Amino acid sequence: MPIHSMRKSVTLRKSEGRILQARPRSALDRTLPALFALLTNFQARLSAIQAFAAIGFQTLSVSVIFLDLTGIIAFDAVREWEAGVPGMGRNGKLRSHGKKSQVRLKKTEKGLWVMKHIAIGILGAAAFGLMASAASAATLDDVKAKGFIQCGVSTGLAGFSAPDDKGDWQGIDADFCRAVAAAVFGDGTKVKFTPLSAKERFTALQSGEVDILSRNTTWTINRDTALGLNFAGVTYYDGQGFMINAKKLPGVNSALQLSGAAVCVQSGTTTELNLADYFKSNKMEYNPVVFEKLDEVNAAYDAGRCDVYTTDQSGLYGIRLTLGSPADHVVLPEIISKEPLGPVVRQGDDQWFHIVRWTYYALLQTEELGITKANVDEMKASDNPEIKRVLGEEADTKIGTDLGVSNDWVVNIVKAVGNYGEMFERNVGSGSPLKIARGINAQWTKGGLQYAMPIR
Ligand SMILES: N[C@@H](CCC(=O)N[C@@H](CS)C(=O)NCC(=O)O)C(=O)O
Repeated sequence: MPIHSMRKSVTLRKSEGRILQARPRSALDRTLPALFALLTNFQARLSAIQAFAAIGFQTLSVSVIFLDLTGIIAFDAVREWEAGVPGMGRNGKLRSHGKKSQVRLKKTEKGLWVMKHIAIGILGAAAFGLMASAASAATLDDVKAKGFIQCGVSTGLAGFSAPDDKGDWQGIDADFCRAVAAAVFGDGTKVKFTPLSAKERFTALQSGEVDILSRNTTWTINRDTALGLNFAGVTYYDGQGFMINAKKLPGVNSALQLSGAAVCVQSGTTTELNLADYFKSNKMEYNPVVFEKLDEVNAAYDAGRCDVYTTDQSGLYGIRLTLGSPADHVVLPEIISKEPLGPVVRQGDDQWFHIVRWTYYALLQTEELGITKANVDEMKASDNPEIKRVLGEEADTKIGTDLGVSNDWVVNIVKAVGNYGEMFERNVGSGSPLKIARGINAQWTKGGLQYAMPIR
């Protein structure tokens, strides 16, 4: 039975989806993200130009040496021509002199004129490229100079990043930024948080407003390539789900019964795209009710303006807690997509990328080795060579300094936020109101997908 014939108190105008759609995108809204993506890609291209310039210089010097060696012409000829060589116009066009030998010489001069201008172009591009890469490759220096990490988070998603009563950001994503701060500064408190909607998040990272985006963000090819970003790992393996008000829709226990439903969804997300795919592939109709701000989606759903709420399943558990009567809402069993969520940085700064990536592995590796917030100091004296190495206790170690941080960076991370398992349980697992099971986020040794690359 299609959902519109089961709906009880939900009365929807057919056009409601359109009425509730986020305000029409202004020309600026449309152009800004593209512009930043363009700039980031431009940067990558500049590196290519630099490489090209290097090759160009080699080719140029080889050609000049060759020209000198064969005695056809010396480089001085260019300067002569600049001063006004007889027989050649300023625009580089040869004047006719009727003497073959002279014409041959002028042709070489013209070649050198072209070569010189190519050299100038290459030099300019190389200098510009060098400047651009110097500007982009300095996140660690920037962060050290300002004394904190600017961390992009959500505007408030329980378990992931949400301010508590005192305004302190809590959640697995907020803690991840604290872990990076601990690695860099030896102090997990050296973080400032920037709340970002789904639509704002990538522009904020691309423009340098934040140093890292740690905000329930799904790793996709488009974000890795067209948006010029780098995902450093998967801190939470998720999938998209659906939530309904069971009191209003009794008898609905599968997403396949949702044909004709009004579906609340946030714009600028993979959620919006997967939703369209799912309904299309199952030949079902739906009415998207789209908002830009999380508060607006939550309010619309809570007020009964949509039949269904869709987002990452972990997000549904968090959002359910904020509704008027959470117990009335059920999360349906279907998972319609893969949503690997993780921290993201800009392309073009390998050192910063490695610091973020290896912070993630350090969180995982310490859990695997049984190193916790409570025992990390005594673990330093362990006989286990791997534990000693990871904690920077090996003789003559460079385990941290090679990364650009201190050798006790892993100790600092664990002291600040605990290991990955502790971070998970405290924020989204058994120690949190969400009570999410580890599931596929368990360690690979326990049948899960979390697997640290070797710290050695
Ligand atoms: N993981 C998906 C969805 C992420 C997302 O933004 N979900 C919404 C709905 S739960 C959210 O977290 N909003 C929080 C906010 O805008 O502050 C993505 O990366 O596109």
